[in-house]
Amino acid sequence: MKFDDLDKKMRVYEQSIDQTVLNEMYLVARLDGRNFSRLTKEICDFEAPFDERFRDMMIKTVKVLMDCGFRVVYGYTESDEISLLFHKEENTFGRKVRKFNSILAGMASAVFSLELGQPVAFDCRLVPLPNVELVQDYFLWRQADAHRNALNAHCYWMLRKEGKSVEEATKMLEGKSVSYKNELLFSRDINFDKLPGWQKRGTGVFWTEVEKTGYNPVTNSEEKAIRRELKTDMELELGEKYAQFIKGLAE
Ligand SMILES: Nc1nc2c(ncn2[C@@H]2O[C@H](COP(=O)(O)OP(=O)(O)OP(=O)(O)O)[C@@H](O)[C@H]2O)c(=O)[nH]1
Ligand SMILES: [Mg+2]
Repeated sequence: MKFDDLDKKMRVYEQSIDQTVLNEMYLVARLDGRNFSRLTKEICDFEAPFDERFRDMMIKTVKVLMDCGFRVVYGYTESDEISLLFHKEENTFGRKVRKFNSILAGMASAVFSLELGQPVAFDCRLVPLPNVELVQDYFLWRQADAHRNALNAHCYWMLRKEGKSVEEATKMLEGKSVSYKNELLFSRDINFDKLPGWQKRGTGVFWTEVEKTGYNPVTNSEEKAIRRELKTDMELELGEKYAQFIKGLAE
């Protein structure tokens, strides 16, 4: 068979499960570390429930993802996950799902592995959202997840550090309400409300414009220029204020 004929015949199979995200959709990608429970508990010596070194590796990964060729307007991380909100008109790779998923997962895995010094993997999924209200809800949802995880993790690790086994600590928290868990921490002098914002709400990363003074060798003078820089927010707003902040970035 001639190459052209073979090429045409095989392309049909190669492209048979290709998908693209519709142009009118807002687009979010969520990446999640694979087997990070084992990594954080057994393989590495990370502090539990929260470790600033782990947090900073996640933030570094977010920053590289936001500047690796896609137009990402907002990055968010909590626990071992990352959410990226793309520019409304992002059209890189014709919005092909496989390109986004493979490149973002590959890049996140590479950056985090280099930071950690051993190989890890992230998965990636795309979440197309039809309107800005759902984009707001998406980020409120991940923030609520961070809050719930933080409360559970603080209770669990407090009990473990008191000498309870995995089973005992898990059982003691099973089916318990938010107020019970708050009280439990309070009874050991831990005020959940006073814990660092990044643990309860996650961390946001977004672009800002800053004025920089640089030397221009052609004119032999100092010149001011506007540069884009990534800013990290570890004290994110809550509720309606956070929703408005997301809206401002999405539109
Ligand atoms: N010690 C410690 N663990 C952390 C920290 N941040 C996240 N983790 C752990 O990372 C894990 C993330 O949870 P999951 O993504 O649900 O679990 P996973 O093992 O990665 O499972 P898959 O994502 O399905 O592969 C949890 O076990 C968290 O306790 C941290 O700062 N310190
Ligand atoms: Mg994970």
